[in-house]
Amino acid sequence: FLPSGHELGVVAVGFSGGQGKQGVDAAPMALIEAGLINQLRDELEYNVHFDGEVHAYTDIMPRDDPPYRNMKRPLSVSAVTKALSEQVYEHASQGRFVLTLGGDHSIAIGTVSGTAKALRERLGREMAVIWVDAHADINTPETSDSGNIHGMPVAFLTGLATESRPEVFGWLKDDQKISTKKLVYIGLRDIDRGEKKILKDHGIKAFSMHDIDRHGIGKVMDMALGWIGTDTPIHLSFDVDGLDPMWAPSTGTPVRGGLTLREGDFIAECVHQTGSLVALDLVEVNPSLESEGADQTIRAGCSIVRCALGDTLL
Ligand code: 4U7
Ligand code: MN
Ligand code: MN
Ligand code: MN
Repeated sequence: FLPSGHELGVVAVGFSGGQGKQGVDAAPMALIEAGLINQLRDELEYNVHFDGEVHAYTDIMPRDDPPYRNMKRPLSVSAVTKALSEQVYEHASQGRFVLTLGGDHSIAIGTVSGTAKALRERLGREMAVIWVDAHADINTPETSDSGNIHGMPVAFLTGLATESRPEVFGWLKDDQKISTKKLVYIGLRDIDRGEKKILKDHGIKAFSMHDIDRHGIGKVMDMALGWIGTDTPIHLSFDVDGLDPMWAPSTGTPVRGGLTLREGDFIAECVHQTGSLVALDLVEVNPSLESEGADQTIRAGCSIVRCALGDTLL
């Protein structure tokens, strides 16, 4: 049920409206200028389908976008993720692996909904999501302190947060959502109180940095992939702040005590080796923050993408 051969769809999303800091919209261009897409084409021999554009979606973003249910810029984030969902769906339904370069993590509302729907249709299978992040991003509008939607995508994708207004994520239908049982976190270390309760109440599988310290990343990956099981398509959503700020300082919400560069690459390598990976998001790279560290953050991001797409050390 794999994406056929080496067909790769790339979507570049220059969107920052899921949080308050400018600059995360410049990440796709920085990653591309660092040679990422050329490497995937020339070294990993993918047949790349890319429209050559960093989408900013300015034409569909409303001028006036006041908070609603505690969410900041709800109309913009909803409109952008809906458009993105259709782009990702288009690639995935043609059997392509889908790589999305963000952008802040709110864009996962678009990417995961797009692949979940396409994979359901193509294979009749429910998709799993591996969420690598310092944060759980599972706040509902009501549990969120910040009101930033990049801290809420998992709540919308699992149906824990719902909204009937189509212009505020009401467009998300059941066939675009995922089960809380098919969600696995890796790298968590900064979870809000309300999120902890959600994780507990729904029995969501989560491997925190404590688990990685205790068992090592090898065992944690065995457990994470064992939970998902074989023959289940996997969408990997990788927030670069899952890495320790030592390796990825240029990101909006850095948290110390994170994954090493090698642990990040190892996660991506292991998920690739399952043969079940259908999509990858790389999000929250912000080259304008800690700009002395922008280069290493971009290099770390490129490395994770290459590993997830099959680059090997030997
Ligand atoms: B990211 C936070 F309060 N939980 O909801 C929130 F700590 O995509 C952070 O993982 C969210 O970078 C971080 O605002 C979102 C906060
Ligand atoms: Mn994060
Ligand atoms: Mn995140
Ligand atoms: Mn391979």
